[in-house]
Amino acid sequence: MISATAVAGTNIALVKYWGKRDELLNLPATGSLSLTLDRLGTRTRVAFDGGDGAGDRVTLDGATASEKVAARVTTFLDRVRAQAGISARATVVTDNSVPTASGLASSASGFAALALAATSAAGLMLAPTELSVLARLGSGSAARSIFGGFVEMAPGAHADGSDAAAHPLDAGAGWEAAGGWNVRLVIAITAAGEKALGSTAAMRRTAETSPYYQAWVGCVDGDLAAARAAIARRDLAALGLVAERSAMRMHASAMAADPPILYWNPATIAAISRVRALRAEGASAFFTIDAGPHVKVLCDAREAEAVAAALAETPGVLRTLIAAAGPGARLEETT
Ligand code: 2P0
Repeated sequence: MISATAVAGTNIALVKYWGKRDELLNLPATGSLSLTLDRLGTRTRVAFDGGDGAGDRVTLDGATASEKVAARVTTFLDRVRAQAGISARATVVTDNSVPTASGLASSASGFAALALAATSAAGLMLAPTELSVLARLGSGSAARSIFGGFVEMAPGAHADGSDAAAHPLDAGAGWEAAGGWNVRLVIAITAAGEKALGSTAAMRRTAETSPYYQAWVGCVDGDLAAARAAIARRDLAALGLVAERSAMRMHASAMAADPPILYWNPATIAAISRVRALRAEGASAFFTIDAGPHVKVLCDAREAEAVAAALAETPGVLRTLIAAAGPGARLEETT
């Protein structure tokens, strides 16, 4: 019996993914671009040891996983089992290095770590691009966490999704190049607990009912080109402005859905205002917001402490975290 443990960092999109061209294969309608983080992530151990006798045994943060989470893990493991030609049920032990009940627990690092641990434990040796394709089937954003630093996700053109995978930008220099650039993401947590509406359902509703969805899709390629160019010339301000407008356009498309989707709370808006005020005072700080109320601020490493302090005293902000660029998914041990 082989077990494998993998670690993956979560990632924050600077050009957002919002909408699918195929929900069954989890194929994104557009590309996206993100930064993989060092601090927040997932460690997952998988052993195809028979599980609990009847099915897979899934433990999340020290407790038996909910039925919903366990079912999603089993569906994912079924693909790995089919690919490896094995049938054994598994024991999966997974821990998120995310503050409990912060509402930041991410499927991105979770499915990236699960993809690497499960394929290794099953004896499959997948190339990083193949791992990215597999992780995408678990969660669209997980495809990006296979790689470190700045990462771009390609929507792909094939019907089977074989070319819908992520790749690292700056591949020649390695993910450390993003670290060497010394950017940070300051995360302002503005609510406890889980978000009200999951991303998958919210994307579906936006695509089906928002009159702004096609306009959103039409903007992404231009934003991707601008973000790529900004990264290539190490232009934080240009990258930050792309990130802000991509996030606002994504949320605008969701707000125009029927019924409308609004992830923000008063502290979200207060934090946005604070970032704009910091910038007016000369700081290099730019916000982005995902499918929840938290605000993530891209900034220069030298300004991260000051940005975090300003956000911490913003009304409604519960706490702040500072993360740097991190590596892609990696194995810790195989026994
Ligand atoms: C992103 N988000 O690019 C976007 C921006 C949230 C807002 O990817 O349905 O959990 O599992 O593919 O990856 C969150 O959606 O969705 C996400 P599924 P996922 O980071």
